[in-house]
Amino acid sequence: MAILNVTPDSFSDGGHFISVDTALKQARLMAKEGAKIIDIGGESTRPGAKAVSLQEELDRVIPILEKIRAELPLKISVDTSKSIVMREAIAAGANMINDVMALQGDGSLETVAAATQVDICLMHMQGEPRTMQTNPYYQDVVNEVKSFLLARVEACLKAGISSERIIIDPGFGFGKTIAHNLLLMQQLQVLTALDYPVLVGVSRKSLIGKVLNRPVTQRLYGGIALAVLAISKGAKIIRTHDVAATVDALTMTQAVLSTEP
Ligand code: PT1
Repeated sequence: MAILNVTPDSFSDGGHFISVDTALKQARLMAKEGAKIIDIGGESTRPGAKAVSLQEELDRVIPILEKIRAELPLKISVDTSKSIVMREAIAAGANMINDVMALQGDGSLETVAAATQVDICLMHMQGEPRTMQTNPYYQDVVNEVKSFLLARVEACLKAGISSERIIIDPGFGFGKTIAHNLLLMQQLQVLTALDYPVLVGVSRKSLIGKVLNRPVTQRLYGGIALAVLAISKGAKIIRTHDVAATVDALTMTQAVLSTEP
């Protein structure tokens, strides 16, 4: 899953992909590099990010979605927590909704339930983006994340969303210390053992920066290590800025994992 940020304050690419033209060029490149899904995000959810207005998010996301839909053979995911953005995105041909609030926002559960062909990624977050890194606390991070995700899965099933549409995500960096993030990766099999595909997003995150003492521009090797670990522990989707490198690393990993003895 390739990340296409259409925000001016994106944490790692400085809001480069703001014009439809530039975003489309980036999407073409990511498709050529082997991405299968493109995740379009119009509101940054990194730690400390400010909220954007509904109209602004719609104006950023929908025109780019339409262009990509018309031109590229990619699955399109939209990273949003707003039910109106979800509805417009689905109407414009999105295949997946990626919600860091796990459909807890007003109207989102109903919106996704009504769109029977669209997948949904449910992510765990403690707190909200503006303040989530202030004092993350868990007694047992792995089991608390697992319980939260299973509760959100239950809410989806109850709302009529079929189980084949559901993807789960531990939410690396969302209200978690370095130790919490490392434990979640170390024990990722606890989540991949559940009946739902697991999505992992660690690309360029401060977790890598802190362990390796690297600025955001030098986190690729650390991110590749985490992507390979995640896949070998059973994750199915890796969300990344660095498509070419990640595709090679994961193709190699899969070749080893799928070879018959
Ligand atoms: C993610 C994710 C996401 N991450 C899903 N969607 C972001 N499903 C946006 C840092 O610590 O992991 N899964 N959408 C980006 N969020 C962050 C969080 C970016 C933390 C940076 C950090 O640097």
